[in-house]
Amino acid sequence: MKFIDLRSDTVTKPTAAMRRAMADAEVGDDVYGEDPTVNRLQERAAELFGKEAALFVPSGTMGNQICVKLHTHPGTEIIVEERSHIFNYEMGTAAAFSGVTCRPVRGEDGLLNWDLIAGSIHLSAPYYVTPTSLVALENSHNMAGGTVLPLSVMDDICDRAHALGLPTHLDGARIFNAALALDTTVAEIAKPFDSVMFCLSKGLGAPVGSIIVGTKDFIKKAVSVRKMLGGGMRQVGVLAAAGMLALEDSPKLLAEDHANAKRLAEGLAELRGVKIDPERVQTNIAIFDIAATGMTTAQMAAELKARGVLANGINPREMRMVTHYDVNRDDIDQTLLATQNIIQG
Ligand code: TLP
Repeated sequence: MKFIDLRSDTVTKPTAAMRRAMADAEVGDDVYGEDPTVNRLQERAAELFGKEAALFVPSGTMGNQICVKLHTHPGTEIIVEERSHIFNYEMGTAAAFSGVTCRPVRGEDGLLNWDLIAGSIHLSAPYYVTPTSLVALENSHNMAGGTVLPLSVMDDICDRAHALGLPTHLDGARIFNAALALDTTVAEIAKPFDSVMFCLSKGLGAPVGSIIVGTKDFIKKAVSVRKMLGGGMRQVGVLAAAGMLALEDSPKLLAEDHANAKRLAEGLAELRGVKIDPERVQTNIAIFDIAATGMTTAQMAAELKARGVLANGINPREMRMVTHYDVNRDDIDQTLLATQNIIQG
């Protein structure tokens, strides 16, 4: 059975062009900085993001955690959104590796602003309060439904954090989706942040890899932290070659994923017992509440699977469906039909 796989945009398979580029990649030992394909990818990423330097890392999680480590010191805390990836899905690595705790702040639809953050920031007084060492945002916000923080809000948060001497990091795993939704460039989004992590392996379709960008000095230190985590890779140009195509070619394809997610949300909104506001679906992620159908998300996922559709619950009430280039309009229509059949019996 061929499944329509909406569990995540991480499930995309490398394109034929990526596989060819991987086979032909010129490689060297990247721990010596001698892999020409990796070096080209990093230079191009830095240029596209308007930053001094970039570093190829094996995963988004490692990229985020390298940045957390470099911006903070043990015994401090970082401001994150309550549903953020750093807080919920990185296995407590901020605590285990960097010795910091997370201060979760709830944003409406995952969207933070300075007023929401301000009360949670602690500087040095009184001395017994855990001091803040970093503000980390996520754009687009995965578990809030792919929502997008406007440029003005990111600029404001970063300016005010910087004025207090706090660095800022962006988990931009899906920054190209955010840029499309905001009708801007990734460089504009990245501008106010001290570091940005973005993923090649999600909607952009590369099989493996993420990149962090920042100043030359920051990236130089990041190379050492990556090595501490076992992320020093050798002839990794075979992966960077696919990453290069992801970076150059894939962003143009994202509009279709956004249109498909919108269509999916519109169809879901019409089903009895399903709660979703299609207006809030801005990128490639649709999160919908099925509690009123009387089903749990585990039941819904099992029923969908029996009908050839893969999707996960993110909690007992809410399902997540993520569009990507291996899913087309027909797949969306079939998914809607399957969901309708499950609910309406
Ligand atoms: N997200 C995955 C799961 O881990 C939830 C997914 O299926 O969406 N930041 C954000 C915003 C992410 O969504 C993810 C992965 C990461 C970081 C981590 O990337 P990887 O999986 O490469 O470590």
